[in-house]
Amino acid sequence: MIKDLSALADGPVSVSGWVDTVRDQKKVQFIVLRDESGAAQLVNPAVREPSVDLQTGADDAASADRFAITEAISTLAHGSFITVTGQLKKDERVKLGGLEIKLETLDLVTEALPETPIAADSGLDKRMDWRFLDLRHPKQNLIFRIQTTFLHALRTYWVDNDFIEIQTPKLMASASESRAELFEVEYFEGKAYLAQSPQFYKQMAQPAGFGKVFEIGPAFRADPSFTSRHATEFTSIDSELSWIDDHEDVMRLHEELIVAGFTAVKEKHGAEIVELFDVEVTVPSTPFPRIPLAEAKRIVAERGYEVPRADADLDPEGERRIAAYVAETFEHEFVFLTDYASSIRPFYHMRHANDPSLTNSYDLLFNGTEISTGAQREHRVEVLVEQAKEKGLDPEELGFYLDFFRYGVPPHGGFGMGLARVLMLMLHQASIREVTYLFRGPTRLEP
Ligand code: AMO
Repeated sequence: MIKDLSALADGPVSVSGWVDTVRDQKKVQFIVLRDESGAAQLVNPAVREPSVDLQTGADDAASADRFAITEAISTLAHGSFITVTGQLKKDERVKLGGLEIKLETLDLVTEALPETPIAADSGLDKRMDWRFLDLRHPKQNLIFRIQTTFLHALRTYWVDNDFIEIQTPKLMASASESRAELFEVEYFEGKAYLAQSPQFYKQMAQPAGFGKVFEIGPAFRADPSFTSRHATEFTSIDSELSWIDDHEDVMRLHEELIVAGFTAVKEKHGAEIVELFDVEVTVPSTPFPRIPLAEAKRIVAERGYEVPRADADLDPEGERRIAAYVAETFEHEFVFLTDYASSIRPFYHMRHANDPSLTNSYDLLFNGTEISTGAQREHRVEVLVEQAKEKGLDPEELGFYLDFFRYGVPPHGGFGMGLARVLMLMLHQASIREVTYLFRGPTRLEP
């Protein structure tokens, strides 16, 4: 890889990558060669005509080779993959990490078409059309290295703390979140639905005696909106644990995971993130601020913004206002909004013992956008059935789920968190499309 060249002494090297730019000057040609690890400058003293030995009339072999390389470079298209050999000379004056190679051979492995379909100023939609080319950009590459580090840190935390990894099915017979956002698929003689969340199955692990589980997997929502934070398919980070007292235990787990992920990202990529995104990643302090939703609404109202529907969640503007308050008051980018009204929470959320209009639940906001929902679950089956009916759900349809609670189950809770939202907000990006390998939305099923 190109980055390994920095550790080598000056001398002969061989390296492969794609052609980023070519500067074809009369006497000298420069290529910026890139791979996923970095870039180097290739130099070729141009020979525009092969010189001939005047006595024998034969081509001078060296000059003929140089002539052939010169010709090849003159027609080399941006994006072509090449393998070269040459003499490495580290020179601090050269940009791109001071790596310069004087070319000896050039092998054109695969040629790119002369016109590249996207340019630096192409719009997001066009870039999405040509995502594989868009991803060659060092910024894009860094996003996915950050994602790898973040998920690895979460996984390490879970494994170190005796959580079990599960893979739950993505084909289901019923909805787990809302009927409105459900993808229906033909399933032999009948129909199936794409899982909106691993909710029911991560809960199943509790009566199964697993104690603590996690899953990183796809979730599907037939959400027709075109906002910057919604996809029809997204990666959901889920965890669930037994023997909690209430949602406070879930929030503690949640913030420890965030700290583990952000610490790893900052340690490994902090400098590159500043360089390429001009963003300083902050590892949040714990505990994160916690504000009951009703109080959050009061706070934003006092600051001149009335959330349009009194019985609803904060709207995006309300979220921004509460984030501003949290930043000023606690110097924090995260806030847990807690104790949501049961009227706006799913049937499976545990309600307050002394006030069933409220739930033991929370949303986690990061820089003013929801990244996560978590809750203690109702584990008493008779209460669960009543709550389902109250929400207009048919207990018959939920039969398999309700059975989980009929043979002994510990108190439990957990959360689901959208991976792309975390990355978007961490890197100050305008849309989850920027940080999703291949985005899926109402009008995008390709590439
Ligand atoms: P919820 O529906 O709030 O909760 O989803 C949890 C988190 O998943 C992400 N998310 C999305 N990301 C991109 N596009 C979407 N359409 C989308 N929908 C949701 C968000 C959101 O905060 N079962 C519960 C979680 C739980 O209680 O454990 C659930 O799915 O980041």
